[in-house]
Amino acid sequence: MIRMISAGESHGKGLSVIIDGFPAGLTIDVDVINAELKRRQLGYGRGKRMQIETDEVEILSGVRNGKTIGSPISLWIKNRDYANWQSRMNAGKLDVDDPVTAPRPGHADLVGVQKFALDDVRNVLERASARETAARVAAGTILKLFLKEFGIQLSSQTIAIGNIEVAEKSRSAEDIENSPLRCADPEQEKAMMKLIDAAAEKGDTLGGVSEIRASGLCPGLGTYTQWDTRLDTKIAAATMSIPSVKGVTIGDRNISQKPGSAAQDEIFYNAEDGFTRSSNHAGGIEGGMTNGNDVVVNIEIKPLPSLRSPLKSADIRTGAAVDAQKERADVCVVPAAGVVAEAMLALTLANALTDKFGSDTVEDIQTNYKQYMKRICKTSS
Ligand code: EPS
Repeated sequence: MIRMISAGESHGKGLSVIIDGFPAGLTIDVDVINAELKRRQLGYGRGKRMQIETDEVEILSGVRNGKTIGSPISLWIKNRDYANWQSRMNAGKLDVDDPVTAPRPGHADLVGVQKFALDDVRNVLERASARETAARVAAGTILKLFLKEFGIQLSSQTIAIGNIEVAEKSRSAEDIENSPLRCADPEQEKAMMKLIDAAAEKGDTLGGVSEIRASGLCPGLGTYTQWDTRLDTKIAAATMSIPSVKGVTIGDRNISQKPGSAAQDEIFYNAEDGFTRSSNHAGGIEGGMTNGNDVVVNIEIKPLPSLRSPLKSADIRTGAAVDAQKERADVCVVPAAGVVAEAMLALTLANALTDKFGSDTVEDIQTNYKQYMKRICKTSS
């Protein structure tokens, strides 16, 4: 099993992440990881922090002479902002003692201090911060590079910001990538940006929806045989783990409103392409397995709970009515959440692939993969 585990606080020294159980023999290009880190930092509605951080990864272990060697891979991303927080965030005795005592509604703040018997909300918010998702994207890039060896590509795009939805997807993949909100509809994007400006003016935040897509998959990843081995179970868990994600759908978002006859993907066969479908309502998953179509996941992202115009709260030490802690914050992170979800989907798919085809070396996995593809290209008659 490929596992990913991270450590690090938002204003601490930096973030580290370990990928364990990763196959040997994959070429790793650090520039590709840094480009993905950059993608996560972009998007209209990001806050000032993104002007301080230019995330760059350092590979500490598990890669030698440009290739993975089967050992745990560890990565390090420095927090540039630590320079401004050293006196409050270092591991020794702190020079500055200014505890945060006003928990923000909707964040981990209050329950975190109750759970761990803490008297400073900063001990919670530093780790609960979405800064941690930079570590996931760095690790996720290595998983994406692995999937690419099998022709599997991942992408994401913004589908909605607040109550404004994409109406017409007219941009090319490249233009989506280069647009301010990574959105396929230039007209609706303008309206979305206006909405973000209005929220920023009021000290408020906005959520939205991002679509994540994986193409080039073979049929048969995951299995229907147990609840916890279904691929949709795993995709939902992995993407739901992203801070602020409150809902996950696979396939059509409005499928519950359709009659059964319009919600399935009819099956055809021709000698050249084998089995095909004329639609993809299922989002590439049937019975908890990939069916060979694009896997399409939509994530619903709630508006961020760090507000410049604070909500009502109660002091954790005295119970007195106070305004919630004001943290410098982003107004909208929907495009960034899409990049993070690509990383989480990549981890899930890389695990499904190695579960089926082995996990020691890229070459062995490829041999098993080719053999399987040869078999399923034949009809069962
Ligand atoms: C975050 C608040 C902001 C974000 C941060 C997540 O940080 P700060 O309070 O330091 O300005 O910018 O996100 C990142 C640093 C990042 O890399 O995504 C929060 O409250 O979760």
